[in-house]
Amino acid sequence: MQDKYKSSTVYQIYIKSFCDSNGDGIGDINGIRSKLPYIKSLGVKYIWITPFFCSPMADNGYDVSDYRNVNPMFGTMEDCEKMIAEADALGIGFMFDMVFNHTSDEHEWFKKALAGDPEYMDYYIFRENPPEWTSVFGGSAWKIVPSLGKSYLHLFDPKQPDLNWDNPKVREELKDVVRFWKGKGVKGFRFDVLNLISKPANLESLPAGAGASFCKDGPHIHEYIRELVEDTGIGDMITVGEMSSTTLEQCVQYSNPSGSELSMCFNFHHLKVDYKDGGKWTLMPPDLHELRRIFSEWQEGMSNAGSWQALFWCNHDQPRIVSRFGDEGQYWKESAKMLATFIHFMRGTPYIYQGEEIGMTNAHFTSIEQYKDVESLNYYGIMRDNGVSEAEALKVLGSKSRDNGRTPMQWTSGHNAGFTEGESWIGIPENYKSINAEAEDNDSGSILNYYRELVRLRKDYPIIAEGDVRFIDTGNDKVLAYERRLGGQRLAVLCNFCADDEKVTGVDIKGKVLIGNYSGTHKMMKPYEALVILEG
Ligand code: TEU
Ligand code: CA
Repeated sequence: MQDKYKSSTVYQIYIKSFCDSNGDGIGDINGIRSKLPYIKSLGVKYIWITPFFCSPMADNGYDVSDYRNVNPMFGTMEDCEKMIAEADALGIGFMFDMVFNHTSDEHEWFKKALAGDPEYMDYYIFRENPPEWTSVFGGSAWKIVPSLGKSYLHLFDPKQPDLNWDNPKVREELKDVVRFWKGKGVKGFRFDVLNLISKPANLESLPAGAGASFCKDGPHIHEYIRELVEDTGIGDMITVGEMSSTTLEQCVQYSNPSGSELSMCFNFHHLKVDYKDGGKWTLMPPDLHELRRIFSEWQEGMSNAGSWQALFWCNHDQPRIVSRFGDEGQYWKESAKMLATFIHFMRGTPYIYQGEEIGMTNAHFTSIEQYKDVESLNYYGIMRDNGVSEAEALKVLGSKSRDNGRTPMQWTSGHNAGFTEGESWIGIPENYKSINAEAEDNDSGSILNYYRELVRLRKDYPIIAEGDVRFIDTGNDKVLAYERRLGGQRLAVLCNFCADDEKVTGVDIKGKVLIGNYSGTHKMMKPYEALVILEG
């Protein structure tokens, strides 16, 4: 295992909403360049930037039509090279986002496939009698091409045809893409929905259902990942695979300590504890009991196996965590700090998603016209078709839409939150007047400065980076706690996930308070209190 990222934190940039440098309302590469000093001030070592390659933007860049070129909407190759070099000079490495499960339907490979070229049809998955699978974004996962008499598989949007990884030529093409960006000085990679790439054999004989559920952790998945890593020589770089509905056993292998696969994985089980009966488009308060169960299973299981985890609450696909498991009102600041504490002291590499570090909230859109995300628009239609009222459907989107995490970064209290001088491509929540980076930079008690402290502590205390982890009982379902141990040292992390005072019993620890959001004691936890105590 590569030690260099154990004590590091990663910052995630969703380029379209980060910073617009030219007034067209769309964030861009030069906007990122202008904010590198801000990112440096957080103390992070890596930046994961979401795709900015040529794309018709049906899924905001997760539909790539040319893997080796920059989408003119975001800048030029020269801008990109400068961005990499400038970050490098600050000691920050870029992780680029490789979308290898599918391409855009406007990729030249797919255009050739559609024209009936057998060589390129074999780059994708065409079937005459496909099973009745649904896509992640709603509707069928297959689209018929009448001129070919066959349908192609798209686990996501019809504009995102799935690649056929069983074809060695496809694997070679994708390795070349990795080598290309590695050659540009990129320090790591994030691989989009990587555990969906190996499709099951005898597809046509499979039953109806959710397409992705039949494709996860497929028959050749470990072989394909090992081949990709070995042949591109990225085994000693920081790599993270996004894993859809995976298992602990699989992730132990994906991030095994020999380094033959990846540095770490994203998994999403902890972000489904507010899905009623497993369904995303439902409303339910988080099940804290389940949250604790999942974290203890994964933290302890990965630790026992020596495998490594990516730690996160937020990304561009998730609603804002303070709105979701915290409190947007009276305890906004306390709950944002508590949630951050809970993640940042765990065993793994924490990821901070742009705006999370200032406590940005959900979008609070009030009409369907404000939504831009393909999945949100599809599911709004599906809900309405199923008789859900407009008000109820909007309420569900208000809580679950990916657009909640895609509103522009709130830089200042000025025009358009300092994001753009033009008209933003997506609405900006009114609360930017008080929730913004500039105001928090100058406030020592801010969420922003608390995050800076969390990043620093991980670098300063080996127990945070390397210690063992074990969940502990607090005698109270609302207070989640774990301890870390290294050598003779012990670190206890206690987090109150509710808005009341909560009593803690059975936790015996004496030592110094490393960080917290009140000056309390661990016997009685205040609303959304977080407390970290170091013993020894
Ligand atoms: O997301 C994959 C994924 O399965 C989810 O996070 C998904 O967006 C969510 O479950 C929908 O409810 C990745 C990217 O992060 C996402 O932005 C892309 O849309 C998707 O892959 C397709 O490339
Ligand atoms: Ca722009």
